[in-house]
Amino acid sequence: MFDAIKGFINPSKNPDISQAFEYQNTHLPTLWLLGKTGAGKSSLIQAVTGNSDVEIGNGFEPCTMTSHAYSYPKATPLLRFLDTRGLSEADYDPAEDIQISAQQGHALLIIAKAEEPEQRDVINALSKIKKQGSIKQILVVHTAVKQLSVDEQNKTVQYNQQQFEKIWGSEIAHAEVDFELTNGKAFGIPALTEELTRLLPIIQQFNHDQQHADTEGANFQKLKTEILWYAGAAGAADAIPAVGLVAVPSMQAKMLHSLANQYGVDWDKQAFAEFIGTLGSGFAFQYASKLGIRQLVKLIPAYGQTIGSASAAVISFASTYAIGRAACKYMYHKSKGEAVSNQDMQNIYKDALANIKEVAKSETR
Ligand SMILES: Nc1nc2c(ncn2[C@@H]2O[C@H](COP(=O)(O)OP(=O)(O)OP(=O)(O)O)[C@@H](O)[C@H]2O)c(=O)[nH]1
Ligand SMILES: [Mg+2]
Repeated sequence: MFDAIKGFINPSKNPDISQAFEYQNTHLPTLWLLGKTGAGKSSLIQAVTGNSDVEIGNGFEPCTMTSHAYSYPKATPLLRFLDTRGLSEADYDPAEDIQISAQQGHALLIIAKAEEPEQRDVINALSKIKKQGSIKQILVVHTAVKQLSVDEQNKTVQYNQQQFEKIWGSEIAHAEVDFELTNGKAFGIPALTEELTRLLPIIQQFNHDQQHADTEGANFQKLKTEILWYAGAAGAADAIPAVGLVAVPSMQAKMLHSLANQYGVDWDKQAFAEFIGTLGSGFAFQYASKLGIRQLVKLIPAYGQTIGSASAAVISFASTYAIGRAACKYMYHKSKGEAVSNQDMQNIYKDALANIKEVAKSETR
């Protein structure tokens, strides 16, 4: 038991967790972008990631024979974009791209410029993808809609939409956007984000609107993708036999070390115990119980009503995220020499758990 706690404080000796990170990196939820050259695929990636200072072209790596992949964020990836390059080749075979997308959460995005009715290559590819059968989630994104009059916009969007639906054999959700900034704003991004979130809930987490965050919240926002990455790895650990059992607390420990480092807070056994203490006696008791270290992720029962029934992977994902969120608050105040009330800590933990529930479920499918 004492060794277990030591292992939690000093995580470097657990060899299993690299497997889980590896698993996670090869099972990222994937947005597969299908569109003619110039349709707005790269522009869409910039809009979704809010990452305009990155020269998108540079982040791509060859993935299959006909596609390039872009993982985001680079260091702690949560999402992968697959950009199909070979679409205009007469013998384009989507088999490999389908396989890459279909092993995990995915959505196929058809990107079409409104003013471009000639969509033969896209339609050919779509027909092959439809036949193969394993791609289920699909969305049409009509781009550059504001370059046309309202009348033309409606007509051209409808025309393209019908071309795609005819091949697909059913109605397809769609979004209309214009990535060109008018008065500093692109058109249709919130609606696009909403559609994408319906397909892949993790997208919501890239919400760049920080207007309402206080300093503590803004600091957390900067670390959020890293926390989600650890949460994803913790969820992935449960998918690997013999890894999940021991790996999840090690990952949480590694995350806490990393966060403490970024807040400039010393992280030792005492700091850890104090942090766990703020989360309440139920939490501390279960952590220290004779049932062993695994109980750390089983702290959920204290807040069982928040998350409802859930798989081990969902619990690992959600609790790792919530611990990360709570730790940020704790460390923020710690670094300023301020105290945080246990009530505030428990509230933020519970809120984080509730907020991440849907993401945890979809990410661990
Ligand atoms: N006005 C307007 N221009 C757009 C829009 N989307 C893309 N563009 C422009 O169209 C050009 C191509 O956009 P990209 O996002 O690079 O297109 P892509 O699909 O990545 O093209 P490839 O990488 O060549 O396949 C750029 O000059 C963009 O600025 C849009 O919604 N509105
Ligand atoms: Mg591009």
